[in-house]
Amino acid sequence: MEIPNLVFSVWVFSIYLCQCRNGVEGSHEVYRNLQSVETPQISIASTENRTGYHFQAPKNWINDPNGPMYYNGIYHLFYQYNPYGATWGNIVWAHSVSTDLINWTPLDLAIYPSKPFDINGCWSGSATILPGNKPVIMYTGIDKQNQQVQNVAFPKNLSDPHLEEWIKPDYNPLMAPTPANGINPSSFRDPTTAWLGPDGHWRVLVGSQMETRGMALLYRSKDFVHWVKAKDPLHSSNGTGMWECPDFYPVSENGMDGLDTSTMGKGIKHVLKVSLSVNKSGDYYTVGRYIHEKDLYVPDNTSADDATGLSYDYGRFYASKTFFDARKNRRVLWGWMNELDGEASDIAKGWSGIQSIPRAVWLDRNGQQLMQWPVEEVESLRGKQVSFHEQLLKKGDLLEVDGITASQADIEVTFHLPRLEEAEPFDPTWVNPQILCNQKGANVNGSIGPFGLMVLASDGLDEYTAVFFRIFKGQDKPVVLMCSDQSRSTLREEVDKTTYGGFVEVDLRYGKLSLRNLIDRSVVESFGGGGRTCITARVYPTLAAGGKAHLYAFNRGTEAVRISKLNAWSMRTPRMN
Ligand code: DQQ
Repeated sequence: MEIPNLVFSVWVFSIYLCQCRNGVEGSHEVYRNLQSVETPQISIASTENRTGYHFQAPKNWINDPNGPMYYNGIYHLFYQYNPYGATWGNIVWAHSVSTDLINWTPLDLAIYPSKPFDINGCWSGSATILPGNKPVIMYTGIDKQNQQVQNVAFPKNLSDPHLEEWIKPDYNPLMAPTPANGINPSSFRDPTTAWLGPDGHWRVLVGSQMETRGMALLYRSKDFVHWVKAKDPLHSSNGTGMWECPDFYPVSENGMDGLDTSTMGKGIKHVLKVSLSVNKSGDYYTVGRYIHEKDLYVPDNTSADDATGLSYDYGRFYASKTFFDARKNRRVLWGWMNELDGEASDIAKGWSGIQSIPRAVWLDRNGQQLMQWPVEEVESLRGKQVSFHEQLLKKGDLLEVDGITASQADIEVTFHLPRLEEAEPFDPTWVNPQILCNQKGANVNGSIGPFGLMVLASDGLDEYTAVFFRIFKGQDKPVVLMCSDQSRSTLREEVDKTTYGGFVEVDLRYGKLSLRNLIDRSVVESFGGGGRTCITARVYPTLAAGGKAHLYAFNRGTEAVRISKLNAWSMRTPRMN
């Protein structure tokens, strides 16, 4: 993974000359003095908080997933990477390949600063498969004036099954900020996968902002070389700030199958996702209609079009990107999960950042939100299993799920609920589920709930992360709150222990509510209501690390709930880079 020496020296020198990023902004803290601090020679793999089956690099900093694609039998994942340290900086595209989305082989760096149009960094972007089965990557380069511009790169050798080497044509950049187009050179980045319109022209979106209005700028091209900016953005929303890593794709109104990004027509809605870092950072999306004759996207008015709306994940999940997996006819989502234990700890451990378990995404039958579920391949890692059936959980009960590796596990549980008449009344002013989860944490007794799982728990419960539900009586239907409470997740003071929450739009007619948890040492990915609401937590247990972790089901509501079934598996470690 070596960048050629000469290129690297020129690049370091140019960064040295700049001293500051001259208005180039991303959503990461920049510790200029730390971004090339060498990783210490410790046994990284042995650190107890390092994940076992999530995607990560052998060492150093990683952030956004880039250009995921399925090509000729191989899955490719590129990602933002700092080859020289465990904090953000020196950003290049690292590259790994897989045949099953679970076992990954690292390759040489795919795209790194080497030309005037990307000499100060190779930032996020996407892959598109052009007619004739030719992949192309479009990415943001930070050019020699520190402006954000959009470039393409092509595989050097299409008969190399790994597509290891990428060539950047000299006609780059394809899109650049100019005084005429009025684009802010530090808010112009992260091109999407392109789609082909019925008129034979390609379209691509680039994230941007004008004052506080976030927007997805639209560009069109006949030949993927000459791109013209459309007069109007595909969509914009006031007060949302910079739209990072936009993603725009069709979803079927009739089932779980994914669609190629250029699919249009009847029975299809579209999803527009943007990553927002103002206020509560996260990946927010709307479901709506793409009016392709006008190249406009109109969100349905069933959810808010800002950071109070629907999110892929109400915990740590950012800069995500989907791709169409033609092998299994599904759309697959990847998201970056950052560390929360501080940059000093990142440097000490020598790594920072992981990617989520890839998730299949599809439109819920109600047409108003997405469903997400870990790709089925993750089940190939399941080892030893324990199960419970028809187990009553009365107020105060704590049921240990013993016999599996509780620090690296997959758990699926279905709860049977008591009569919903007993639920606490829901106050309609409770619009923010995160605040509600903060007020009504795992230790605040209720009537139906809190009940759920305590994961990565220590003997004596000095440390645990509680993922739970609480049910309220709403005006015309029950309200389901899902929380991930990290307040007791570690004894380490410096760790961010924010509690997360989301409402779950689930039909409780049959009195059932499900929860799935992927636990992996320092990450807990939770899927509530069959994948309607997802919450990811990063946690750093000390007493409950590794072999000392326990797993419990609990109920702290006055009403008993029944576990109809619970299956838990130890998870094996795949080949990970
Ligand atoms: N990360 C990249 C940018 C993007 C941001 C830089 C989002 O392209 O906007 O590493 O995390």
